[in-house]
Amino acid sequence: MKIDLIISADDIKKEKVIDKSVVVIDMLRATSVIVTAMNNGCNEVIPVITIEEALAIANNEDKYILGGERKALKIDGFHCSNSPLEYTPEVVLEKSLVMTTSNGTRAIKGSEGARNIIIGALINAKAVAKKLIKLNNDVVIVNAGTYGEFSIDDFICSGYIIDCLLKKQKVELSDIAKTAHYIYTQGPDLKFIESASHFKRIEELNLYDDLKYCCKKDIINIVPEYKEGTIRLFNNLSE
Ligand code: 3SL
Ligand code: MG
Repeated sequence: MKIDLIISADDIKKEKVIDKSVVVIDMLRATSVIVTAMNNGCNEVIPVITIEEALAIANNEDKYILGGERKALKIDGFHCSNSPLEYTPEVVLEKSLVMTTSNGTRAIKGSEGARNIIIGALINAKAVAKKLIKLNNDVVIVNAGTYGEFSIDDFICSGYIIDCLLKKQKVELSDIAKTAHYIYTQGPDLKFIESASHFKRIEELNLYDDLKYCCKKDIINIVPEYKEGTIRLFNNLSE
């Protein structure tokens, strides 16, 4: 199994992801939201690029909730911001979440053409590694990054997923995947994530609980998967 890594949504090249198992990571905070919402009983997540698309799908129907952000802030008229802590069972149970974010949903849509597109974050990292072993295909870890730039948080999260994989089986790492793993091993307590510019942006908004939550490892044991426009739990991972 080969593992490669792409550093931002703007750097995805079709030929790199085609037929691969892609893991999309936007640990701050889009993929942490998706994993949390699905774990709390949300039926499905529909990622879209624009606010207009999101509003058109939801069309004021009760079964939909609208979530996401622009510049890390709640979008006018939406039910939830991009804080994973808002996606409680009371809010998401049996609902469809229509979501648009600056980087995360772009990274998911940009990975179309891959054989599988799974949703990863620190909170479900071990489960993601298990799923990749089961899929037994070459892997590309797509970091959402921040506004087209490299983002330390997603890179370290990738390093941790690679670490989980290496503990289970032999894998062949590209230079960048090796570097993500190396950086992770230099501070497995995740301290270096605090240097990420996006971490600081969330801090400026006083969203400390979000940061604390998104930086927890392996608190959730599910792996949502994106297929044909929708993210669902196609089969539960726990086995
Ligand atoms: O870019 C994204 O997709 C978001 O996760 C960014 S934020 O953390 O909500 O600002
Ligand atoms: Mg991010």
